[in-house]
Amino acid sequence: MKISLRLLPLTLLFVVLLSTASGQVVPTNEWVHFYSANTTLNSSPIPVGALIDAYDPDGVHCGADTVRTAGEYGFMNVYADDNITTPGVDEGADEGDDITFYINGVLATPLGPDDANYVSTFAILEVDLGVSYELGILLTAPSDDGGSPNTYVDYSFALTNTGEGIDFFHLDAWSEGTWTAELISPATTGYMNSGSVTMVTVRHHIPGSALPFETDILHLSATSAMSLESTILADTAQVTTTAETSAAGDHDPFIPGVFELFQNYPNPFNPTTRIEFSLERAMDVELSVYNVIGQKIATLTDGFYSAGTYDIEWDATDETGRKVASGIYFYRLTTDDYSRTRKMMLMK
Ligand SMILES: [Ca+2]
Ligand SMILES: [Ca+2]
Repeated sequence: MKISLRLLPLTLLFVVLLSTASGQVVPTNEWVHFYSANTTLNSSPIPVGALIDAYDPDGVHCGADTVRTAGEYGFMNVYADDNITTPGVDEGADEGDDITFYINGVLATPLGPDDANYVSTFAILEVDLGVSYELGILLTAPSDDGGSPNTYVDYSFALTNTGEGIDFFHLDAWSEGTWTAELISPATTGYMNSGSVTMVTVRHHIPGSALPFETDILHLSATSAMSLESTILADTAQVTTTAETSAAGDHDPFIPGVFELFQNYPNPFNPTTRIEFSLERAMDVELSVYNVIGQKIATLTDGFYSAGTYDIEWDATDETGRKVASGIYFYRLTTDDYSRTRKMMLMK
C-alpha cells in the first residue's frame, strides 16, 4: 500500500486518533514477531516503561509492548487480520502490509535492518526504532492552608504532561520539617497522555505537638521516567501548612481518660488569670504560655502530678518577670503522650 508523502502526516494523525479511540489489540492465530536491541528515544536507549504500539495501514491497533530492558523491545506480536472466522472485523495486518510504530504515542522511524512489513505469518523481524520528542512536566501547587494539631490538611496539586508524548511519572511527597507528608492518590507511578492533567492529593499531617502558628512546608515532585540520565526532567511544587488553634479548642481531639484543660478564667483578663486542668491519673505535665508567633514566653509549672484537679495562676509576666503586652496568648498543657492548647487574651 502506497501513501503519498504529502498525505502521510494527516493519515497518521487519523490513525492515532482512531487507535486511541478503539484501543485494545485483539489477538488472532497469526502474527509476526518484531524485536530490537537498539531502539532510541532522543538518541539514547529507550527507557524502561516506554510504550510501543503497532498499527496496520487501516489504523488497526495490532501490537503493543512495554520496554522492560533499556534500549530493547520484543518479541512483540503484531497480529494478522483473521479473514476466515471474523470476515467482517479487521483485527490487523494482511501479508505485505507496512506496519507503523509509535513510541509513547509519537510516530517512530523504523531504522532496519529488516523492513517494518508484515512480510509473512510467523516471521521474526528485527526493526530498530527511533523517536524524538519534547518532554515536559508542570506541577501547580494549591494555596497555603492550615489546620489544628492532631489533624491533617489535604492538598490537590495539578500535574500536567506538557510534553509531546505519553510519559511515565514518579511522584514523591515529603515534608521539609518534622511533620509527615502522605501521597493519597494517584499511585506513585502512572502513565499520562500528552496534554492531560491529573490531580494529585497529598495529605500533610499536623502533629499533636505542633505549636500555634508553627508551619511546615510540604513538597511534591514529579519525575519523568522517559527523561535521560543526563537531563533528568522533574518539577516540584510546595505549600506551607500552618498549625492553628481556635479559642475554644473546638478542633482539638477529645482525649478521654487522660486529662482535660479548661478555658482560663477570667478571659479576657487583666492583670491575672487562672488556668485549671484535671488529670485522670498521675503523670508528668508541663503548662506553658506562648505568644502568637509560637515562642514560649513562660513556664507556669513543670513536674509530676497525681490524679486530681489543679488551678494555676498566671500574672501576665514572662520568664524574666517582665509584664507582657496586651494581646492574644496560648497556653498549652503537655504530657508524655498528648498536648492541648487554648487561647486567651490579655486586655490592659
Ligand atoms: Ca477479521
Ligand atoms: Ca487490516
